[in-house]
Amino acid sequence: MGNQLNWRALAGALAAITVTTIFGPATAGSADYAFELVETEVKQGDSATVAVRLFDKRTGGPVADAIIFATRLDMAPDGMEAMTTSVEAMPSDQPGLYRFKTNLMMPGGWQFSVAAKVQGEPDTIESKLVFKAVP
Ligand SMILES: [Cu+2]
Repeated sequence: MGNQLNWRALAGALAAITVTTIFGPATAGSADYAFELVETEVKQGDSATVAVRLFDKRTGGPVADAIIFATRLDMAPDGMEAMTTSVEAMPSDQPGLYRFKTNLMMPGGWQFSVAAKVQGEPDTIESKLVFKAVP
């Protein structure tokens, strides 16, 4: 019985996601924002730093004080999606610049998935950024 209820809740949640997907792009402005990597090659190692910029595409200006709430770093670009590593947000010294400490234990292609909330913007800003870890 418990399972049945859970499935119903899940179906409801999926329906909600579908609605968001259909109406999201029309109403809003998450597409007005973008992440970009500061560097597309990052030195490999257990105290590597990945830095990204969040900017407003309409003005090109930096977007400060975004709340980064989901991150994932894996080797999907090299066919190793299951190879993930830690991502730890670090303090930033520049508006719109977000830095993360990570352990790049293997050289090659890494994909950084990041999601953020910006003040005044109801939609989530999501991005997948690919860079290369080099020896
Ligand atoms: Cu790997």
